[in-house]
Amino acid sequence: MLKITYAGESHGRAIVTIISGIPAGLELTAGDIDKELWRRQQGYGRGKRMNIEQDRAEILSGVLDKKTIGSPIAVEVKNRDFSIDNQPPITVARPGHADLSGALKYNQKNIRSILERASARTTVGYVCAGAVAKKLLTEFAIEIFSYVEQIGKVKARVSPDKIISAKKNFWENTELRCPDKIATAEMMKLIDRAKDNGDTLGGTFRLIARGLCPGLGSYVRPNERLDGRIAGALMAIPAIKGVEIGAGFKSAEISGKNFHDEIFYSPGKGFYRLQNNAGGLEGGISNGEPLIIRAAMKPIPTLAKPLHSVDIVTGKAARAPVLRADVCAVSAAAVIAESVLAIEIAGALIEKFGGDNLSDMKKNYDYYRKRINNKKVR
Ligand code: EPS
Repeated sequence: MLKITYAGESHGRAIVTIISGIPAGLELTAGDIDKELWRRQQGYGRGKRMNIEQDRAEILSGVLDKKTIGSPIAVEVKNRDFSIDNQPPITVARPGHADLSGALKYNQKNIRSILERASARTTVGYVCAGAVAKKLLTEFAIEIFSYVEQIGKVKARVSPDKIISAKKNFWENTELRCPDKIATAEMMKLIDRAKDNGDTLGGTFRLIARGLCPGLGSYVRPNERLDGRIAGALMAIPAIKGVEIGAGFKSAEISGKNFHDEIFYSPGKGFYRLQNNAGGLEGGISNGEPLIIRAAMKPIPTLAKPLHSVDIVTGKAARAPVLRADVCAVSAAAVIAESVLAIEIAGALIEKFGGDNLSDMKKNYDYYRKRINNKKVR
């Protein structure tokens, strides 16, 4: 079973991630993780912390001769801004952040005790685990990618179908990781305007996973449903407020006749569909079509022009504290979401095909693919 433990505070010594359940025999270097950490740090609208940090992974355990050995993989990313011990206390809660509920729950007068852990900085850990999961998925030809679809009210004019069939990820190294150039320019202007107004912005992104075999996840027990696991994990990324699978909320508007993806069969192709409103998941199980997911991120709660709030110690009205923060981090959230999706798919893959060592896992996988591919159910 794939199990991940995350530790670390935003301005503590380091972010530490322990990933257990990865099969032995998987090639893995710190460079594989660094690549993904770098992607998380990009995006127009990020704050000044990203100029300080140059996130680098150090693999502390679980790897020998550049291959996993089946034992827990511990990864450390040092915080260059290690300053947790030298900060003045904060007693005014930011609306939209964990500040108030966290202070009440954990009986803390200094909100720093809350915001240090309830910081998007901790998503460094999600990306470390996600990079390892992605490495496993490439062994099974599963590919995950994402793009920014909307910032504020500016929408990219692209359809997921077009992106799925794109030969090259031409948007990867653009300012916002959005495939629409004209929309990107408008989005950047909007971010500039928000910055000038001391405001922040959210948006939406799409996640796509290609190459999944049918049969990951299960309808047998509710917590085995892959759709539920993916949606739950994505909702657990800080600032994510909505997740849709396939047609998502549009499903409510479409009649059954048009919504459901009719099944076809040919000896060459096996089972196939002509549309994908289900987003690659039926009955909580992958159906072999690409996974298509959309998520919405709220605007970041730390505002340069702060909102009305209350001092939790005195009870008096006060303006929320102005702290260093991003204006818009939707492109980073999409990278983090790729990681989270990779973790969930890798978990389901390990459950189905066994996770002691890669060679056994691949044999089990090949047998299964052979059984289901290009054959009618016997
Ligand atoms: C972040 C690090 C944080 C924030 C941001 C994301 O660093 P600092 O608080 O030192 O500026 O910039 O975190 C939040 C938006 C949040 O709500 O905590 C990072 O590494 O991504």
